Amino acid sequence: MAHRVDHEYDYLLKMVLIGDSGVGKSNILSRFTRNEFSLDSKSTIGVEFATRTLQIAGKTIKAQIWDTAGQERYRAITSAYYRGAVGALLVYDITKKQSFDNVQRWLRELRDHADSNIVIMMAGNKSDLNHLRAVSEEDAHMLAEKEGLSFLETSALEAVNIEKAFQTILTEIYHIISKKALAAQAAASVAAPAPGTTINVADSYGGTTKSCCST
Ligand SMILES: Nc1nc2c(ncn2[C@@H]2O[C@H](COP(=O)(O)OP(=O)(O)O)[C@@H](O)[C@H]2O)c(=O)[nH]1
Ligand SMILES: [Mg+2]
Repeated sequence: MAHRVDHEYDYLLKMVLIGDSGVGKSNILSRFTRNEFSLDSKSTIGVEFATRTLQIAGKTIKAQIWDTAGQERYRAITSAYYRGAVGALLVYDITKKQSFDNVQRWLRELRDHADSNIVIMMAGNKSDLNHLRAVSEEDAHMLAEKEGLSFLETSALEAVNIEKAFQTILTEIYHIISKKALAAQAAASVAAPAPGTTINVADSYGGTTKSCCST
């Protein structure tokens, strides 16, 4: 079987997971990157980020997805966490109204710390617990529309819409990047970013930067 070495990718995209403690961020990440789920609620330890490489529009995209180490409980996420991120998955728990009410607070946090062009998807997680639902899908849709976010209900437990959530954000980011690269080419006849380059959507000229990844 042919296989690619890990560093062979066209784009490395940093994404962050945010949302209240206990909404399922770490399990969404482990479901997406390792197809694993854990029932115990021990708070996240260790990993700063996990990666998964996937194909989008014929390009090899390496998604580097950062998870908090539980510091969201103390509202103490540092700006290093957001630095260089081109996408965010903002998670709430459909059985916890408070976690949905806090979406606004997380959006403010993104506005204050992340790049203004960051692509945001809101995920209402734990859709398998429909009998305990405290947030209607309709209310969530309304908020998403008002704030200009994509929205999906997900279940890390049942592996529902996890793949789709990341695919949607990464595709949206990829389209922004490729449009900027085209515009830059047209305007300055410069080449598109070289394969393997870390991309920052904030770049007004769509060029390359070495942001990303170190804390
Ligand atoms: N029923 C259900 N439980 C979930 C789901 N995702 C996470 N959990 C549980 O919710 C708790 C908190 O999950 P965790 O991933 O640690 O949340 P985090 O604090 O946001 O990282 C754990 O007990 C998980 O097993 C889900 O989709 N459905
Ligand atoms: Mg966690």
